[in-house]
Amino acid sequence: MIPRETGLILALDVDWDVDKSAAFLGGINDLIDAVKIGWFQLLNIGPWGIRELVNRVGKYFLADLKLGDVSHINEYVIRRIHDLGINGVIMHSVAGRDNLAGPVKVAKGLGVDVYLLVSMSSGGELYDAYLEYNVGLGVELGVSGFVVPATKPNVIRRVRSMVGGGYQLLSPGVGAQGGKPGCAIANGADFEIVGRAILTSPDPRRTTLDFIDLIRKPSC
Ligand code: FNU
Repeated sequence: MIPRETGLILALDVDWDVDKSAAFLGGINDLIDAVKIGWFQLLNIGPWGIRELVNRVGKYFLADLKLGDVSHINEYVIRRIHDLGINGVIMHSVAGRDNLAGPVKVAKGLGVDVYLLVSMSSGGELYDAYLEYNVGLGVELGVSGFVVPATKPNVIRRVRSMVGGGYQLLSPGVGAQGGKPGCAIANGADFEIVGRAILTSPDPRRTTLDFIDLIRKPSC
């Protein structure tokens, strides 16, 4: 589970090197609960760069790979990201039970949290048509939580009402995609994920503090 203090997760979608990324994170490290990384880092600094970043920053790292392959490939990826020091991974629920069950078990054995994507901040109409099934599957498999879009507050409420309090709901789509800061949490999310609104700010620390202020008094 992601340790919760501020409720804010940074989506570090940048093509910076390790030094620049570590320096940026150093400026807001005390304000965020986790760093979400993904294809940007894999394709720019590579796995060893990610490992160095993880070691230097000392924060919860969530790999947003939206894993959705067959079981043995998913398991391999989870083992390798665990080797890099990553704490959690996002998986596509549409991969289905047979491709998720084994990897979730492997992740649990390694202490890697699995967050299941059950609705997308844009598009994802097939996801929304099968929301109940995918959430039920995640509960059955014992994932740590779900990714639910800040742009669809009704979906967040629905998922929260289905799963109760034992699961963490992570909500992307805040800021650049139109989700109002604090609104996802007001509707039942635990964390709001913010990328470009902070990354492109002329004063990232000030902007992060502004987001936290709004998250602390959640409303829509
Ligand atoms: P920002 N993200 C998303 N929508 O945006 N993981 C989803 O439905 C989803 C995600 C991620 O818009 C996206 O990959 F499941 O700049 C990006 O890293 O704030 C981040 O959330 C949003 O970035």
